[in-house]
Amino acid sequence: MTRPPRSPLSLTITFPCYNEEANVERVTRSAVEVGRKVADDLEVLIVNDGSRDRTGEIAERLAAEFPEVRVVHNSPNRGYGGALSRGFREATKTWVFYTDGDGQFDIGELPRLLPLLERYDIVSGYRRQRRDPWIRRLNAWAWGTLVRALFRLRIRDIDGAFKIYPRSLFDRIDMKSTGALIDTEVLSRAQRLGYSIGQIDVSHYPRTAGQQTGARLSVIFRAFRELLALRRDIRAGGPKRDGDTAAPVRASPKTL
Ligand SMILES: Nc1nc2c(ncn2[C@@H]2O[C@H](COP(=O)(O)OP(=O)(O)OP(=O)(O)O)[C@@H](O)[C@H]2O)c(=O)[nH]1
Ligand SMILES: [Mg+2]
Repeated sequence: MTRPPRSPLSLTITFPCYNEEANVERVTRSAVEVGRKVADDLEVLIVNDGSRDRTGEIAERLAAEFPEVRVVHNSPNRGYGGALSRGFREATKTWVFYTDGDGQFDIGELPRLLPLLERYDIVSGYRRQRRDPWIRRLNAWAWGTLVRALFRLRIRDIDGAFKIYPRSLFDRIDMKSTGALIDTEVLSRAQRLGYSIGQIDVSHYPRTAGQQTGARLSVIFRAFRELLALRRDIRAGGPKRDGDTAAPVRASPKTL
């Protein structure tokens, strides 16, 4: 299949922030700096997920400083999946890159993903070495094994927050997960529609500021509940949107 050239690039960089007052500025500045280098048409979209600290205020200040930066606020907090899917739906550019708002990934590695868009519809970064406490890594391994088996996903790091999607995908799929299952939901629905997924290793860093919340019991229970619901949904044929065809809609050479 002939792939379109990589330039010019129309790109939204989005990240969810829940009580990330200590991280949102650093991540936004990095997104603007890297985004300006790689994209001709750039949007940086901060999703403030009902933070109770100064995240929203800092994000608004950054939106006033940079013309590319936009902020949307979920009120109240909707959870990781609710925040991520809001960013996906609100993105206005042709490609959507997302990462975490806590700075555990280096947006400087985004350019390494772009060449893979010539061969794949989606590019997914996997953490070379996950820099989280061992219990988190053990949980993640067990969870990943279960999810990969249930949804037949051949993805090394389903929840690695460093992926590029075509924006048009989000008009074609439902996103119901409000919790950690959102990555599995998007990838499995995309795979079902025939999107190909390229993978590349990326770095991961320990959280240096802000509160760790990813291992809360409530987060884990919600993920299991949503896992069963998604499994039922996909088994039942899942909601495909009208006009869907088996193949993804390709980006036009002008807009990639
Ligand atoms: N946990 C959590 N994160 C949210 C929520 N809404 C948005 N986020 C953001 O989602 C990103 C990922 O959440 P993290 O808590 O960093 O999850 P994680 O990296 O798996 O785990 P830790 O960093 O170890 O807590 C961060 O940028 C959060 O600010 C939410 O309701 N809960
Ligand atoms: Mg984190």
